[in-house]
Amino acid sequence: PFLANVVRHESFLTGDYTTSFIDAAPELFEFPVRKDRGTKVLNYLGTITVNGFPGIGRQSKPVFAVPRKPEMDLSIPPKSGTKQILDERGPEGLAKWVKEQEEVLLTDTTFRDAHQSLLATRVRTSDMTNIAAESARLMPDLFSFEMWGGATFDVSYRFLKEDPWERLAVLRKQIPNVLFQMLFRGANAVGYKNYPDNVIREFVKESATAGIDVFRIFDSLNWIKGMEVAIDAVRQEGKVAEAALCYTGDVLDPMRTKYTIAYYKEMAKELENTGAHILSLKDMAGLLKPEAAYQLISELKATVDIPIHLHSHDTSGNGIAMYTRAIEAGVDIVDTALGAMSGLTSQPSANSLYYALQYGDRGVRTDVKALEELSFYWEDVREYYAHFESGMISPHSEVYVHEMPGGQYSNLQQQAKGVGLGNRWKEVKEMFSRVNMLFGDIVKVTPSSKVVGDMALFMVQNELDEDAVLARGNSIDFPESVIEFFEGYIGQPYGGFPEELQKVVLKGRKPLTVRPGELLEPVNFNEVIEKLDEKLEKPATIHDALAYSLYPKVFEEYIAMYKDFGNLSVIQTPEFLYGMRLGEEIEVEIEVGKTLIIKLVSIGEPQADGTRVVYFELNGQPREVIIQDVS
Ligand code: 3PY
Ligand code: ZN
Repeated sequence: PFLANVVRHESFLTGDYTTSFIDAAPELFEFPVRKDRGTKVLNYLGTITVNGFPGIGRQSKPVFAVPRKPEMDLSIPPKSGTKQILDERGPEGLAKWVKEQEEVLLTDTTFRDAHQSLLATRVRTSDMTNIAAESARLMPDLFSFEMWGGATFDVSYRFLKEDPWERLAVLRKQIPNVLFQMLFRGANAVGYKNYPDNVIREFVKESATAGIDVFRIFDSLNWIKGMEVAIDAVRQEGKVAEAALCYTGDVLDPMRTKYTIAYYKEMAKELENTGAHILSLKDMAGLLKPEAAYQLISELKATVDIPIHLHSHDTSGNGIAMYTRAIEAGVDIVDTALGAMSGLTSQPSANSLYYALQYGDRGVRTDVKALEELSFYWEDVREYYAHFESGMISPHSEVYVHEMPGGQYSNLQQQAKGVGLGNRWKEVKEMFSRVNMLFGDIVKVTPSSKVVGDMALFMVQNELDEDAVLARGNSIDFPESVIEFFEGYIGQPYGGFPEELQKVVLKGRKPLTVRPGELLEPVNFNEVIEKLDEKLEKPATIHDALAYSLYPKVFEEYIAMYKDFGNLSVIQTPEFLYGMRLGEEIEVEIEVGKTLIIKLVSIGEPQADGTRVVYFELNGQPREVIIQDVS
């Protein structure tokens, strides 16, 4: 089976969603013959029980508490909310409504950025759908749920082996009253490189149809050209185009003269003119300090007529102080997470923000008791994913120096360990900020942040400093992402590329100065669907075709896993990550009304060929599966 192949593979690396290891190892796709659904589930459970889950390894399964859920009558429909306002009044009407609200509104990021930043994006759909109906009823006053986009799309297929479109569809049914928001990387969609324009348009169209209402669109270099196609596509769907200014540096630092308040004001005006319904100030690393927030938001409020939505990360520990000042300056919406999923590299806590502003001039529109109840659920669910925690246990004010985005910190740390630089992590962080300056002080967010990270690792590993890179660059093989960046394949940085370094990296090749999407051949989705029909056991959909167009290898690998193990999203997280204990009995609902009762009876001794027989009872009948022991 696939997992067995992965964990057995000699170059197995874990934890990093940007790893290309699986792409480079086709032998991982050699699988045994097809089986019925029950056997597929047993195969998966047997594999994980014997070999452990990639990135966790073989562990004795912890005893988890049943997550605490608020008790409520779910037959009473949820109160209508922002979703109905959008549906009735359109995006302009919604924007007007937002501006009229006196209290500050919240976006809850628990379903997306919070776990992307704290738990390597690993939270599975079943843990969301298990609390969705309650969330709809207990947080009807939210501006939106951010529940898709960024890394969640890729990681769903790559590591969780589940369909992100299904997550969207199921949550949409359970939460009919609040807007759904996604993070969209402009011309990079939800991937790491530029895609043809028709992929961007098709992705937006299908996401809008499937239930996304608000698209937060950014460009990883703040290059507005890289955002235009997406903004236009969202407007065409009648959905909300929320265009982002990515915040970097420090607008109040007299030594940092590149990204000033004037720079952001000009960009904000341009985005408004390009058709943004809402302006987002996207502080992806948590660099915006309280006083800077006050001044910047005040100036932006005076510059644009559209509402302003602030996104930040609490890495420094200053998140609530910063939001408080931004709210005084009139920001309309802020991003928060439920208490148990907040803080550190995640968003500031909604619960804490409520209390910080209680009895003041401008409060938060929310029911704090409801937030506390939902938070208990997440406190319990977070335990499942303990192995994916970053290890950061206290605020890191050094983020103001290295400027690494919330989601990148643990990833780059893993990457550093992977190339043997685990004990030189401090140097890597320092190098990250030096590379930023070498590159001309750029915006750092996926995918530009990955370029800076790759170069920092490369320089530390090869004992290079800035002078050596320039002097000896002609004989240096730079990382692929660095070459693509200087070729213009992720767009144009503000102020242009540093010319001397660009020449050294490109070694005579000519860089692009136009949008890569204009030059890339459009994808023929009908052809892709036909091709996938052959690979899948069921007719391929446009959703499959889009996923394949974004990441062909990852999607093929997902199909192979699906054939081998079936729909893994039906397995609950404790079993998905840890398998089963001897004698344990579990229920797996493979479809509505069809439940398998599975008991693990015993595990045989290893055979000469390295396999073990795993003995189960399936609905009371003895069943056995043969698993290759690679532990
Ligand atoms: C992403 O692109 O995934 C981000 O969260 C950027 O902040
Ligand atoms: Zn973020």
